[in-house]
Amino acid sequence: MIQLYHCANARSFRCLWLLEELGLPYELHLLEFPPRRTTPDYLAINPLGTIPYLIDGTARLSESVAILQYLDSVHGGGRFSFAPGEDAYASWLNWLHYGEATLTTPLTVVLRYRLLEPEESRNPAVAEAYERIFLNRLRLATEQIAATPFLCGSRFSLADISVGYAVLLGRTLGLAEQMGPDIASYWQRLETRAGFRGAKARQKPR
Ligand SMILES: N[C@@H](CCC(=O)N[C@@H](CS)C(=O)NCC(=O)O)C(=O)O
Repeated sequence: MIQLYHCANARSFRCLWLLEELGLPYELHLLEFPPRRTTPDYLAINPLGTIPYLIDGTARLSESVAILQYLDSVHGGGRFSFAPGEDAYASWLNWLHYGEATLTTPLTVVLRYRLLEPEESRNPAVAEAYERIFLNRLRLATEQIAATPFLCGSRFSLADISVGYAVLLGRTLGLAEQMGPDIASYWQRLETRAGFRGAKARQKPR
């Protein structure tokens, strides 16, 4: 059985969302954030102490976007991927990694310097600067999403899960209005999906 280590609404949400989209059986280990402090035993499973962490037989993965690619290719028949030779392949691959590397990275700096650091180490100027970097970088996705329902046309794909998570985090940080109306409509298309709702329901403590 696939095992996913997850903290509510952290990057591991991408993996949970895909597991629900694919309807795969899995065991969810819901941890309190940050696991390196709340669950010291977790370091024996993932020495990095980060989430997500996925175990599937002998496979061990700690990168959320790699987990998306792994699950969809190994267990999903590539349902949410584009293959080399398809027109959208290059842009799909780029959006997939843009969601984590270009969009989520600056948001984690905002999260840290606005909310996570102890009061005396917070830094509003750094948080604001990285918020602006995120909003500027989001323009590329905004232009695309104004033209097509999903990032690679009319077909929902892993790229939407990757970028959709950055939008989720941006909204959590209070940036919904600043992301603009095109991202707001895109968000509505994402959050009303059965897979997204299933993931939200599954991460609620029981
Ligand atoms: N690039 C990795 C980043 C993983 C990561 O840094 N996860 C954060 C949560 S979103 C984490 O575990 N932070 C806690 C820590 O570093 O102790 C991914 O996409 O999965």
